[in-house]
Parts: sequence; structure tokens; C-alpha cells
Amino acid sequence: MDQSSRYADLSLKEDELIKGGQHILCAYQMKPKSGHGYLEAAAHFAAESSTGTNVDVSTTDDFTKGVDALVYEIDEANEVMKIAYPLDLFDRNITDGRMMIVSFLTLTIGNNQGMGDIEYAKMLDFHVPPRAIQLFDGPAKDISDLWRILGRPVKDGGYIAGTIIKPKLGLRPEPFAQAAYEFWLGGDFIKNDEPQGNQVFAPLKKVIPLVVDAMRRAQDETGQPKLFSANITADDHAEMIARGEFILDAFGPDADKVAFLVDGYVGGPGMITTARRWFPNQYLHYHRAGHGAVTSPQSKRGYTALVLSKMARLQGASGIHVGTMGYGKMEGEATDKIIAYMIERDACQGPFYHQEWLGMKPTTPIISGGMNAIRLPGFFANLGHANVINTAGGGSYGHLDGAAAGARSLRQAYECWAAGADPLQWAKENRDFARAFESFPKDADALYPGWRQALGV
Ligand code: RUB
Ligand code: MG
Repeated sequence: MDQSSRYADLSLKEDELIKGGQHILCAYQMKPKSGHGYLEAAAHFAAESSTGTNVDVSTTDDFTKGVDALVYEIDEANEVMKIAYPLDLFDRNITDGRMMIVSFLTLTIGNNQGMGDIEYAKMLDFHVPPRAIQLFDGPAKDISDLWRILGRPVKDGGYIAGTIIKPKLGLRPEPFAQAAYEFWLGGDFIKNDEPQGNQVFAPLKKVIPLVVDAMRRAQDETGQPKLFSANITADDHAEMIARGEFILDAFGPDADKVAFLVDGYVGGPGMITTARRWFPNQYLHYHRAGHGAVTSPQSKRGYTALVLSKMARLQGASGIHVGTMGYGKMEGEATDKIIAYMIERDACQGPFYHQEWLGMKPTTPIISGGMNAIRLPGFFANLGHANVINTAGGGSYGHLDGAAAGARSLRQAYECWAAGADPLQWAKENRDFARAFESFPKDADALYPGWRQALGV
């Protein structure tokens, strides 16, 4: 059945839809299965994503038609279609009238992912009108809160040198806390690796008090405040809350230095909102393990990392991983910096839509995945600033002189970029940075081919 007379209106103008403020707009890469016309498939997609199904139903009335999603633009050659979703389609909380990301996903990237007449469809961008911005929680805490704790300026407070406790699993409580202590002697921020929780060989109730002790000793020794991002991811929201409350209790007077890490892609939006609403005083660290299944450029379904990141800011993530833009080990490109700009700025032009955030707090880009001191200067040059959290696991614990030197090498890499210095020159005067070349010789060979000669190695 061709539904394009009802679910498509190509006379609608995008700028007028945006001015009207009554729709969420979504741009997709979409290809119909062969034998299906583009507009027909697009209209069926909009029907399935809003009020319709594959046939007319007798229960439809005039009101129903007023909340139809409408295809308002198609570009068959580039496989792009755009759909306007009336705001009233989206589910609202009975408790406080607010919007929820699950409903956004259920409609805009739900059943439409398995339709028989669609070869593939992937959301590339979306636009949120001011009214919907007001109806999402947004972040409660942001990077300025961390800078304040660290004694830095609350604007442009700069690079936060972090790590991930490695090995990923397999440390018992004492060696775990020792690994934390050593990094904190040189760095600012430590996160649990995402699978670390309450394993039988490292019970959370034993590990956390030792981490608190490690933090206190590192603070005493360095005279500097330290930050810890604790994983509270769990299937059950009551378990998440129990973990969070135990952790805050254990940190006591240092509880403001605790972030909560939630693996939000595997866990889903409910987990992020649980953390956002139960612990609004803690920095909310959105980890996104598994996202590549849908966000990878190789995947023609799902949504992009930019879409994931925008959803995270709406939900209230204080920070979210945004990859390493081609400078680390995970998939990514230099142009991914747009993802960072989208979540940290108050207005940003995305691939299809200009988004105004209207004062919603920023979400920190968290840079992670195969990073080390050698890779950082190029990364900062591409991004154009260093107001990020960077967690380098292998890049810290893989440093030949240990984790404290690894942490210092990260800071020296930042200072090298900030000074506009030549990294090889800088290495001659900064030992931990220099030793990073020897620690990660494959990276050094690729990025600075003459390094052995220059450093006399
Ligand atoms: C990185 C790590 C993180 C990934 C997440 O460890 O454990 O979970 O970076 O990736 P290492 P992304 O620093 O040893 O590589 O940031 O792309 O979501
Ligand atoms: Mg990890």
C-alpha cells in the first residue's frame, strides 16, 4: 500500500518546521529493498515510526492524522530522507511530565529497523526544538565542577589526565588499590574499566575502602585533589543505587570527588537516568561499550556516534566517550571532532541540523582507547583545545617507568601541545614524555620516524 499521500509532505520547509518548534526532525540514510519506490518506502517508514502500520485501520480518526510523522525531504541519489515527528507523539513521564529517550528511540529507531521493505536505515542527525530541550534533564554536573575540585579555573580549566585501571579484570583488592595510588601520584582522574564491578575475587565492598585510602594517601603526598569514577552499572536500578550509596558513604568527606560510571549503551537509557536522578550531585560518566554495533560507519543501521552523544547530553550525562578521532586504537576519524563540539558548545552545526542547546550544561568529551603521551599532541592539535578528560589505560600502565611516570608523561604531552613545542625537542627536556617514546616504540616510529636518533635511543 502506498502511504505517501498521508505520511509524506514534500512541500514542508525545514526552516519553517524548525521555526514552528513543534517537531523533532530526524535525518536518515535509508535505502529501500529493490522493487520498492523511495518515497513509498520512506512513507511506510514514517507510518511505522508514528501512527501507522502497513494497512489502513478502522480506528484512525482525524486527531490521529494530526500526529502523523511526515517525510518532508528525500534525496534518493544520496539515500537521505528526513522525517518530522510531532512532539506530542513522544511519551511523557506521569511523575513530572518530562520526556524520555526510550520513547525517542522506540519511535525514531524502533520497529523501523526491521521492516521488510527497507534494506537499511541509519539515523545520521536529529534536531530538538526548544520545548523538548526544556523537557530533558540535561547534565546536573559538568567539567567545571571537576576543575573547581582540582583547583583550576572553572572556564578553560584544561586537560584532565586520567587512566583506566588495567588489567581490565584480574586484580584483587590490594593490587587494584595500589594501581590507583601509583597513577594518582602523577595524574588526576581514574575510572573503573567498564567490566570492573563486584567480581568474587575483588568484592566492591573490599575494593572501594582501599581505593578511598589510596586516594587519601595520594592527596597527602601530592597536595592535590584526586578524582575517581566508580562503575555502578547493573541490571537492577536498586543494585545501582545500593552501589552508589555504598561508594559515597565509603568516600565520606571526599564523596564530591566521585563520578559514577554507567555503561549506557549496553545498559540503556533507564540506567543513565537512574544515575542522573538518584545522584544529581555526582559527575555522571557515560561509558558506551558496544556502541560500535550500531554506530560504526560499517553499520548501515542504528545511529551514529553523534546521535548517541546528543542523546547522552539530553539525558544528562556529564561526560561521554567520543572515541579518539583516529588518534587511538578504536575506529574513528579526525572529523569526529564535530561530536565533541556538539556536546560541549551551546550551539553547533551538525551534519544536517544546527542545534541550539539554550543553556543546557555541556557534556565533556572523554577521550579514550589506545591513547598515550605520544599520540596526545596530534590529538589536541586536531581538536583545537584540551578541555577534555582523557583516560589512557595501556598508555599509563604500559609506561616503562610505571604508572606515576605514565601519568606525568600525559601531562607533559599536554604541556608540549599547549606550548606549541616540537615533541622531540620537548622530549629532550621532559623525561617521562621521552620515556613514553621508548615505552610505545611502534607509535613513536609511526608518528616521529626520527625519534631514536633525536633522543639518542
Ligand atoms: C580503553 C578502555 C575504554 C575504551 C572505550 O583502554 O578501556 O573502555 O577506550 O572506547 P586503553 P571509546 O586506554 O588501555 O586503550 O572511548 O571509543 O568508547
Ligand atoms: Mg574499557
